This record gives sequence, structure tokens and C-alpha cells, in this order.
Amino acid sequence: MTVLEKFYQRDIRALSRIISFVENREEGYRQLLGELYRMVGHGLRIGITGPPGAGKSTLVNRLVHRFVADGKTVAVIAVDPTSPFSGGALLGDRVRMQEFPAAEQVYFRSMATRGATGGLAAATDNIAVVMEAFGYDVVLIETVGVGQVELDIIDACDTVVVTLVPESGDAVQAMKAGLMEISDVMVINKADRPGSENLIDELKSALHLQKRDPDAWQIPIIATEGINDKNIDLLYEKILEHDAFTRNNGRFDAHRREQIKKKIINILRNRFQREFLDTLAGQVSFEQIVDDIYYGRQNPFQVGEDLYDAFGRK
Ligand SMILES: Nc1nc2c(ncn2[C@@H]2O[C@H](COP(=O)(O)OP(=O)(O)O)[C@@H](O)[C@H]2O)c(=O)[nH]1
Ligand SMILES: [Mg+2]
Repeated sequence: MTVLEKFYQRDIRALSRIISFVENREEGYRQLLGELYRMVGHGLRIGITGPPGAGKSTLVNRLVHRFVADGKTVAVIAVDPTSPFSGGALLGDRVRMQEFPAAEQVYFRSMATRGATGGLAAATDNIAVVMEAFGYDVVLIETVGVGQVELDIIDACDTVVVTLVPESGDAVQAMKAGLMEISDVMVINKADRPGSENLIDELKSALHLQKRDPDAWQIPIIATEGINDKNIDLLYEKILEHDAFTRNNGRFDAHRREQIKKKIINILRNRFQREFLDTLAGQVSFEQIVDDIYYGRQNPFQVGEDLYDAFGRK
């Protein structure tokens, strides 16, 4: 039996092998993913983002319990920027995940971001596709919310939970970091610590000031205590509400369609870029061009035009 046949029979080892295959972009991974692509669209992808130490893994763990109690199967992707040998967070996650029964019900996978320059968002999205195709009802993606790459990963989700803590700073910072735009549910975790009420009030008025369509989803702001299991039911409820809301008004589909479009554009952009740069590499001396610009004989804009005209037009 081939690995793919085993995968279709819900063999966990086949799932793990295919994920590695896709993650490492081994020869033929695109074709394989293409096969699996036909089988996605029914699962719910939830992104949990926020600064390191905000309690994302703790919340993910709690949420997994809720989904399992509701008879759902869950796959978790932890995009962890820390080395598995230093932070200990990863090991912690592994240990905590052992409370769960079979991998058919709860599957956990972490992705190291070390060395993965660019392409991380695409790789995460690809793995979510594999998990969804395998049949998991829910795919939870935990990612550290700093920088563009993480914002892009969140683009691969249907429902995004932004997790902050009282120490995260003020609402203005959250706005600047672009967290408001991506969040469907806002969580202030570690509400047992001072300052959470302040932050919630600030966020509420910041949200209030934004011009929003009255028919749009109203972003709930919830104070949780991950370690004490406090308000996790409410968080769970809001996630399900957002899911139902978007599925009923067509936003869920519209969003997925938008993601597909972005994916195609991304694939094309990467292909063009790779091929164009390969073409140039054989025929152009960048050293010479840099010299020309450096000594004022040329400027980068004209060079860009000329190179495009000479090699890019076809
Ligand atoms: N005081 C307090 N600590 C929490 C709470 N939730 C999680 N923690 C702790 O915060 C630390 C970081 O949690 P973790 O889930 O690993 O955060 P992550 O880096 O965002 O995944 C751990 O020691 C947790 O036990 C909470 O509600 N209150
Ligand atoms: Mg974590």
C-alpha cells in the first residue's frame, strides 16, 4: 500500500510522513498537495496568536479539551520560533498533549521557524491542508504574533484569536501592530494579574472608534485565566459563534476564496521571481551594476527598467 492509500485509511504514521514530506518540500510535494486540496473546506481553522508567554499554548490546550468533549477531532500546529532545546515550551506542550487519547482524535505537530526564511506562512498553510484533508474537524494554529510572517499565517485561518496580557502594553500598541485588523476574538489572558480591566476598557473604546459596518461581526473582548480554566467556556463559545456567523452570512466561503486567490498569486509570484532571477544570474553581472550605481553612472530605477525590458518581457 502506498503512503497516500494509508493516509486515506486514516493511518497516523502516514499522516506524519506526509506532513514531513510537505514541510521539507520534497520532490513531488506539490502534486501530492494538489491531490489533497480537493478534500478541504469543511474543517474549522483557528489561529491563536499573541506575544511569547501570553498563554497561547495554555489556551490551545484548554480549547482542545472543549472540542474533544464536543466529540470533535483536533489537529494542532505550533509555529514555535524557539529552539526545542532551549525554551522548554515545546517540551511542555508535548507533555501536556499526552493527556489526550489517540492521535486520531488529537494530533499535535510543531514547526520550527529556525532557518525557515520566508515560505513559513505557505508551509503552515500546506500542513493545515494535509490535516484538514486527513479529516480533522478543527485545526488550531498557534503562532507568535510578531511581524509580517505571523500575520500572514493568520491569513490561513477562518477564525483568529489574538491573545494579549495585561503587560502587553496599551491599546494603541495593539492597533499599531495590526492586531485589531486580524482579530475575530480578543483575549486578555492572565486576568488574574493587575491591569487587565484597564486594557479591556482601552481596547473596547479603540474598537468603538473604528468605523465598522453595523452588520459586521462585533469583536468580543474576553478576560481569561488559562491556568485556572476561567472564562475558557466563554472563549470557546465566541469562537463557535464567529464560525456560525461567518458560515451563515457567506463570509466563511468568501474568505476561503480570497485565500485561494492569494495562494495562486503567491505561487505565480514565486515562480516568476525564481525563473527571472535564474535568467538574470546567467547573463548579468550584478557586481558591475552595483558599481555603476555606486559611482553615479546609473540609478537603480533605470537599471530595473532596463533589466525588465531586456529579460522580463517574454
Ligand atoms: N498568572 C497566569 N499565568 C498563566 C495564565 N495562563 C498561562 N499562564 C502561564 O504563563 C506561562 C506561559 O504560558 P504559555 O501557554 O506557554 O504561553 P505561550 O508562549 O503564549 O504559548 C506558563 O507558565 C503558563 O502556566 C494565566 O491565566 N495566569
Ligand atoms: Mg506556546
